[in-house]
Amino acid sequence: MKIDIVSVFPEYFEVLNLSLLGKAQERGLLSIDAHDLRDWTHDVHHSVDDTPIGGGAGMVMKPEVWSECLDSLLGERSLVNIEQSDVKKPDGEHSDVEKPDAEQHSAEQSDEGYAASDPAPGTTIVFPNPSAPLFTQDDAQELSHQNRLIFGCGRYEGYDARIPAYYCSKGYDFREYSIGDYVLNGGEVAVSAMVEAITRLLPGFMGNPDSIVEESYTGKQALLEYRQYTRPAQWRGRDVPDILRSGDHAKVDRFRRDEALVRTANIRPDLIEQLRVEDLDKADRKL
Ligand code: 6GU
Repeated sequence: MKIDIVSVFPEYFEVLNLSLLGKAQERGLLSIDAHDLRDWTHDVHHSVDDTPIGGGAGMVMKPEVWSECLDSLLGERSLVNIEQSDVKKPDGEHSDVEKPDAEQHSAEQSDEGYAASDPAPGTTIVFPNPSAPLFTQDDAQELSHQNRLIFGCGRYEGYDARIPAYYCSKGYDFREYSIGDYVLNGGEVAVSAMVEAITRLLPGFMGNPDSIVEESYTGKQALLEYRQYTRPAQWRGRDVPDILRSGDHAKVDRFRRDEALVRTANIRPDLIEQLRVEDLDKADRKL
């Protein structure tokens, strides 16, 4: 997978070279390149924003700077194909190519402006936007199957609305996501979160692939996880629950499942509502 991130603060993404993500890059599982949006400006001030048409506070990111940037990144297609052929795909699942999904922006008449090269299959453009649909584990899962992701970080009061509309009209899979119901100063933190959520799902990323399956929000049932304990069995007057030390695996499984259900009902009742009756077992229904 090749990931490009564009921001006016590209240094922000140096953290992505640390830890598991850094190791995955060294192993050639993925590459992440952060770019400075100002590299695509032509004026002496390298300006990327302008006042909002219609009035209002703040500044809006200009469409021409973003289109120059995105067109040049999208033009690097041959390079992506070469890189992809180096990475072996351990399971057939990840070689699937998703069709562009222009749900958020319907196709519009084309304008006579410069068009980037034809939409590359397996490429998705993502712009964080606090006014967009929430980014979920399902989205992370879906995007982990792509071979190229281009993230564009907005700053200030956002970016010109014609940017997503244009790329969707050209057949690109252009998506906008929020990462939660709170306001950040810019898209950088949101992109870091999305990149981490997506890349850890790549085959071979995790040392132990089982650790992905059991976690919250994955698998067919999205429950919060049960609580975990380690040694010592007694600590500051608090005991680890006896069942967990009983060695009876069926009882341990039931205990953990009950706890996951109760915690989810208390903390995230919205997730309980999404459960399907057929996902519950007999013992669940007694709760
Ligand atoms: Cl994607 N951007 C910003 N600026 N704030 C946010 C967000 C995104 N998601 C939640 N808050």
